[in-house]
Order: sequence, then structure tokens, then C-alpha cells
Amino acid sequence: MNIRPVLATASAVSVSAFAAVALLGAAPAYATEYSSALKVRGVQYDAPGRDDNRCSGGNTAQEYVTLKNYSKSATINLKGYLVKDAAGNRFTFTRSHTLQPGDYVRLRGGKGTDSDAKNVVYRNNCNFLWNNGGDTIYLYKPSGPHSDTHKYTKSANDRDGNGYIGFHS
Ligand SMILES: [Ca+2]
Ligand SMILES: [Ca+2]
Repeated sequence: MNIRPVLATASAVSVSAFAAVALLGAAPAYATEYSSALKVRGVQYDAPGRDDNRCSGGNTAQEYVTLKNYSKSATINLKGYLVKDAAGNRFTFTRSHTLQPGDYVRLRGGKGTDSDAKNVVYRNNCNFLWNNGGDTIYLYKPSGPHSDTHKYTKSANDRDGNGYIGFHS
């Protein structure tokens, strides 16, 4: 008979934890917030379909991280910004790509044509970057300091299981 109250308590805790997560949007297990206006809006860490890293016919381009300019007034040039995963794989934006306030870019895997109008930059690498089980996304400013960092796991942060996790609205 003692089991019932214990279960009820555990259940209540778990429900309120979910409610808190819902209120905050997708609350990451770990995040370090910096004052930078450029932040990681979200990540499609698990490309839809079966992972296939062939440059032709594969689905690496369906894996992406979205970076957004959250400033209300400042324009950001992506040139020099660096994205890194937990294993140390890195991508540096080598070309000028301007983000107006509220504008965003999707950094996709695979090969394609970078386009300011279509808000897309390709890594020119057909290997997957963001691990499906969990990873850490590091974003650094051109001069070196952190711009944003988010650690995720599939089990803790992707509640609907669609392969996408949002960090900032
Ligand atoms: Ca992946
Ligand atoms: Ca999701």
C-alpha cells in the first residue's frame, strides 16, 4: 500500500518537469548563454530517412543547424564564425554572408550552392556532423570567443522524436 503514494509523487514530479520544459520551449540539458546576437536556433541532428552519406543520392543535406541573428538592430556577417561538434569536427564560414536582424541561415551538410536569398550554406562535406544519439554544438565568433553552445541528447531533448531540437525561438 505504500507504493501508491510514492508512485503518485514520482508521477507528479515528472509531470511538472514536463510542464516546465513546455513553458521554456525545448529546454536543453545543458546550455551556455552568451551575450552574442548570433545563436543556435535549432538543429536537425537526425536527417529524415536512413542515414546515407553518399554525396550523390545521400541525405546529408537534410541534416542542418540553424543560426539566427537575434539582434533587433545589428547586422551580422557570418564570415569567420566557426561551428564545432563535440568530437572537434569544425566548419568555418569563409565567405561573407550577411544576416539582417531576425535573419537566419541553415548550415547544411553535403554539397550545394550557397545562397543568401535562400538562407543556406553547405558544409561541402557529405559526412554527417551531428550525432544522432547526442552531441554538442559550439559556435565561436571570428575573433575566438564563444557565441553560443548547446549540448543535446536524443532521449532528453527531442521529446517528439522528429530529429529536430529547438534551442531558441
Ligand atoms: Ca546526424
Ligand atoms: Ca523534436
